[in-house]
Amino acid sequence: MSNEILVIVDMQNDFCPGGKLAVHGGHDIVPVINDLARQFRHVALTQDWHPADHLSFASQHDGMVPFMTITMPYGPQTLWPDHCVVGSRGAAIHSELNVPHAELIIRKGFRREIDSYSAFFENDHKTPTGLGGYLKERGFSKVTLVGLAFDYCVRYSAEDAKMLGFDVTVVSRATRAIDLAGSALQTRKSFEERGIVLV
Ligand code: VGL
Ligand code: ZN
Repeated sequence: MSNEILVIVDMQNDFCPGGKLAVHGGHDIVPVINDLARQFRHVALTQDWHPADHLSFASQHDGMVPFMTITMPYGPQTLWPDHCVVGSRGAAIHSELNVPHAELIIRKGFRREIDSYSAFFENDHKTPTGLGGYLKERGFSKVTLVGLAFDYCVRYSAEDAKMLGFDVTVVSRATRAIDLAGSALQTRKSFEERGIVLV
């Protein structure tokens, strides 16, 4: 339908097996997403896109290793292995993702000082990426989310979309979790509380 859009989150090499921040089974969902995308007239993609010295990288902090949490001016920040560096092969969209009709690719996380899990707002929950305005201006009211990772970028994108007033659905067979410290379960609970539909 013309008021619905599929948003495919961060289907990039670095989040797939062999990548720098591989999500278990991340590549298994590529054919699932390809099938689903054929059922949508409108599709947008997101792309995690970090400078090589991004402050979400553990390598930028003395004595820190990936998956530790630090406090940034905007709140807690999990530290990650270097990933999705601007222009790298790891940052490229998975080569088997087949969505030639995608109408937008929105990049996020390109400012060194701040990470952006959500496709709508950076991790300060204030700085917009522009996606919310784009979707509203195009007249979309229903957003379906798939991709990686369920408990990070898909989660925060879904929550922000709901907060912005969109009807939000996440398709569980077309997403996979990183699952740090129970984050996948927390994500399912949060969706239930907020009225985000998980199918
Ligand atoms: C993501 C951690 C860091 C994601 C991106 O796409 O879920 N997770 N950068
Ligand atoms: Zn990232």
